[in-house]
Amino acid sequence: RQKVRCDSPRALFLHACARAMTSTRGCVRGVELHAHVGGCVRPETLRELARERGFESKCDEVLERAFSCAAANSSPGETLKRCFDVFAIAHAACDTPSAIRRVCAECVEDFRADGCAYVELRTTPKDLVGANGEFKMTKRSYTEAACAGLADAGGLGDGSDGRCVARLVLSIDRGRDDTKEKAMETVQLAAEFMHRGVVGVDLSGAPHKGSWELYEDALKEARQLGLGIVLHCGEVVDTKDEQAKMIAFKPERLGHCVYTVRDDDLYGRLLASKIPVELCLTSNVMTRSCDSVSEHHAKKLLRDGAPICFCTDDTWVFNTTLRREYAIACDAFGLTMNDIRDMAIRAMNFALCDEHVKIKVIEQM
Ligand code: 6MZ
Repeated sequence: RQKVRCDSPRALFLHACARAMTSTRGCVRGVELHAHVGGCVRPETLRELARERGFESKCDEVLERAFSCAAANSSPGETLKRCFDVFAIAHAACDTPSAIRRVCAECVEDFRADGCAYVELRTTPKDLVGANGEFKMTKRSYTEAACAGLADAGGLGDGSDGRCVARLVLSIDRGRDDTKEKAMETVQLAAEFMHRGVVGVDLSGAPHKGSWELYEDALKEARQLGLGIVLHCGEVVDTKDEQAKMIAFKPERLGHCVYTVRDDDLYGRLLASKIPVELCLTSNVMTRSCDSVSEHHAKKLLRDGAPICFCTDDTWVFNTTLRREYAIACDAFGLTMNDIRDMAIRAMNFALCDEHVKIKVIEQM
């Protein structure tokens, strides 16, 4: 985190690139397809919510601890695991429907301010029980609040007014949703809230938890109900069997695919499937899934003409923005602003929203 924050010449250079990216002369409208609400909370909002709940000082401490283990050369898997401790802070701060509504609205505003034409946010509906055993929040009230947040930010338009369009994907969390029933409840809520901006279902969370078999039925049901499917795939080593099943399932998109690209057999299947891959450069480097951006698997995917899009994953946790990710990609892979614009337009074709919305947004872009 410190490395990303510091005022080194490289950090300043990236900042300048990112600024140029959306300057009036070189305007590139971004398309964000992989951003978790809980990882994109505004730091000042998080601090305010944490203060109200009496644990403000913990925010920085948890972030520092999570990423200091990367500096201490712990294994990549360990760094990724620590990352999930960081999300626990956001979950503790966003423990009411009104907090969820606020952070969802702010996420849309922030991506809009970052130059996005379209943002597909994802979040996990959660049941939360209060100290007296009563429900503080249910998956249903969570989903309602998230949809209301998108509406508050004016994100539910169809793109014809030129404003940033926002849609929601409901995540099944591999840690939290540990039964078939819990996964199915999320799918049913997603279907019920399609008229309020929900367009799909995601499988995410700590990748060493749960199993493909636990979620497959719920994901099949989601597809049956007309929802798009996006899956986190190949974030950790030794999950070859699961990754092969995910590719065979033919989701609308796959996220990360770090170890998928490293395995010749899986990589062949991925390329043949033509499934678009969401790539999160800073996230993968900070969680030590990749040693550096220049060694990121984006390079191989670009070389082979695979369908990809650059995304942020978690702007708060990894201290990044979509503009910044685009600037990093230009710097690391020799892409031009025109390449990025073309890629963003192509990414819009991978979005889960209705076709007429895609057309309107692409017109704007
Ligand atoms: C897998 C991730 C993730 O749902 O509370 N999440 N899952 N891999 C990642 N790579 C770093 N980054 C975030 O947002 C936070 C949740 O998103 C998932 C985790 O389940 C995390 O708890 P919501 O809005």
